[in-house]
Amino acid sequence: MAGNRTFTMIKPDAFEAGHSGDIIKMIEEAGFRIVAGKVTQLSAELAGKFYEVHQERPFYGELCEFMSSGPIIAMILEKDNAVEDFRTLIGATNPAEAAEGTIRKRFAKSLGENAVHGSDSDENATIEGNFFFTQFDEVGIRKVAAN
Ligand code: DAT
Ligand code: MG
Repeated sequence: MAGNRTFTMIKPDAFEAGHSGDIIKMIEEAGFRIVAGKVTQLSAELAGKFYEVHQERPFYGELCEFMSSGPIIAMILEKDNAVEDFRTLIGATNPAEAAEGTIRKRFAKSLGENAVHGSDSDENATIEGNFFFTQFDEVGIRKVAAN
């Protein structure tokens, strides 16, 4: 069964350009609810750890440098079928190939500086969410709904 959470970052290019508000608006209008979020900045070392699956790729150094170059907004998002639906909302990795109406089509500058991150599996959504947040940072969604 598909999970109901994913993890995202508004990357330094989009944050710096002042697109965070528009991106969050697109995320909310697509039916995602933000259950944890913060503005932070990764060190190169932490960016390297987050993206360690890519460490053998030629762009790894550039990626870590970029991801630690400025503030980001990290968020855990909730929605049915969250991982897949969020990947659809953000569009292809390369904005030149991203579909119309996607976040990357609208805001990404290039393949390397592509505005947003989205987890690629339920397992990675959990790992990535836990990289940035503890349970104390997350909205108690059921409790709020019950009140
Ligand atoms: P995605 O972010 O769509 O999941 P990915 O996991 O394959 O893409 O790569 C992680 C990030 O690395 C991606 O958002 C941008 C950067 N990247 C990927 N391929 C690249 C390439 N060929 N050249 C430069 N940067 C690249
Ligand atoms: Mg990826």
